[in-house]
Amino acid sequence: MTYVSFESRLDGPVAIVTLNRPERRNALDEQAVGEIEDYFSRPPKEVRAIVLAANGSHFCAGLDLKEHYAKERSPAEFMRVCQGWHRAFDRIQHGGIPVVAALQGAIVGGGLELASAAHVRVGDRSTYFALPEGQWGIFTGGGATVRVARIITPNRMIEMMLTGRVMDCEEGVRTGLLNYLTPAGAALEKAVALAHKIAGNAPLSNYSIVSGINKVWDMSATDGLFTESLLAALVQTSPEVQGRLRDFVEKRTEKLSA
Ligand code: 1HE
Repeated sequence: MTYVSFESRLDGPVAIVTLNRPERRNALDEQAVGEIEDYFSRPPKEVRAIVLAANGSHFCAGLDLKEHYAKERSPAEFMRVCQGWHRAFDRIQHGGIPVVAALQGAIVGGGLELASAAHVRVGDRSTYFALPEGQWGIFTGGGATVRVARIITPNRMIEMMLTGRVMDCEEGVRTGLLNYLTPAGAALEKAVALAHKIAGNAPLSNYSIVSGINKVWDMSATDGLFTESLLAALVQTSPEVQGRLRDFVEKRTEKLSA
């Protein structure tokens, strides 16, 4: 399928998906969300990690407010729109392939909902975050009440939404929205390097890490521990493990160091 909302290319085992509507600050219209769902449901077979980036000086300005204004949607229509966003971003979070977001500029409203579906977020110094829905009389609908609240805590999300204030990149690091902070213009390079490192892990380990941990978070402790043991039983006994552990036993691996 040919996509109009983003470009995609392969860099070995890493796919780089780049939002490409900078003239609208990469705001997400219905077509963009549908294309994201389609791509992340069926990434190329050889892909082991994905970088999600954006052209222009802003990663994503959230819901396409012009489309929303023009369409004058009914409650039922907008509920379907939200469920489309949930499906698309669930494909990112639970598709089994690690996704590293490379961020710059505005990560606002639905842009933050998109970024929070990624597993690792790298931002440069221009990066900032906001949930300005209140000023438009609207509410988050793309998963923020679950994904953003889990990262920054519900209390911080409530305060950001009530005041509409901007959270800068330093606070983004402190609150967990950014895993890495780079100099201006360097987020993509760092994200691609991380994605290549991640792509070297065993695929089944990565699948369990990106999907299992968030799924267990939804469960009771008893169910979570049982699920963890099932996942570990599957992953720990996969054929790849013997080869990787032989390297350790025969002292061919690099030691961890701080
Ligand atoms: C847009 C959008 C958009 C820009 N939908 N067209 N999101 C917001 O509240 C963000 C609203 N946007 C902004 O605050 C600013 O545009 C930015 C800070 C992101 C960027 O500022 P700047 O000065 O670089 O660009 P600009 O001049 O404001 O915008 C450039 C163009 O992009 C302009 O169109 P033009 O035809 O006049 O050139 C803008 O109208 C257009 N544009 N943002 C549509 N969001 C599932 S629910 C999710 C809830 C939400 O996401 S609420 C939306 C939150």
